[in-house]
Amino acid sequence: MPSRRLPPGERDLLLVVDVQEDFLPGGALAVPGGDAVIEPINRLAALFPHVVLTQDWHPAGHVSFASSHAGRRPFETVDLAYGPQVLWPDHCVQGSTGARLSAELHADWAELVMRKGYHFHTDSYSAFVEADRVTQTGLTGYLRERGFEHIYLTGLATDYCILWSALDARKAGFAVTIIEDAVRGIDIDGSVERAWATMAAAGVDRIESAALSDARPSEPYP
Ligand code: VGL
Ligand code: ZN
Repeated sequence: MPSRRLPPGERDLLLVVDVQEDFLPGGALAVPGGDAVIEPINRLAALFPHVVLTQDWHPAGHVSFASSHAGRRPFETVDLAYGPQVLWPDHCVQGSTGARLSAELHADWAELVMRKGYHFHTDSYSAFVEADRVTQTGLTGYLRERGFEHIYLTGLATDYCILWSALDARKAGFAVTIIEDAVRGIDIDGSVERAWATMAAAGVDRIESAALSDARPSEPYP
């Protein structure tokens, strides 16, 4: 048996971040070209034995909404107790249609939908640790208990939830690969380019989806 196997295998996880109506064209916080991630994600989801989704899930009046801060507008930054916070249009409000996962996403076999950003006073771009950088979402423990070692990251947005999730996943000791055609960014003042540089410096790899979907293992996994 060759010692090197092709992914995806039992220790590889496809993590699909925030593919929700509000981040797609026409949504409250639409990511430019955000819908382009869906085709590669669906193609990859069909290959991965294990898929986990995240869902941005804010209470109405959430601290990350510009509408919660008198005189502030979306995309401005304010200082909160835990540090700087970009203010957003109201988005992904719990139970709203905008918070729904895209109906175009075909990953019904996903094993977990990890909601995040539900604490009224704390945002959470990262799927692992909230914006106070202390509060754990529980995903690290879940993934460790399940025995996953390598996280393949897809979804929205490159410069916010993907970036913070990738960095925290590296800190937690996971190998991390971004599927570059399966992510798109919001891009505020060069934030996408900075995100790629920051992720590279943290040891995050990047590949095209075709590198996985065109390369199939010759034998089934044990
Ligand atoms: C996100 C801004 C606010 C994201 C979530 O999914 O990247 N960005 N909430
Ligand atoms: Zn949000």
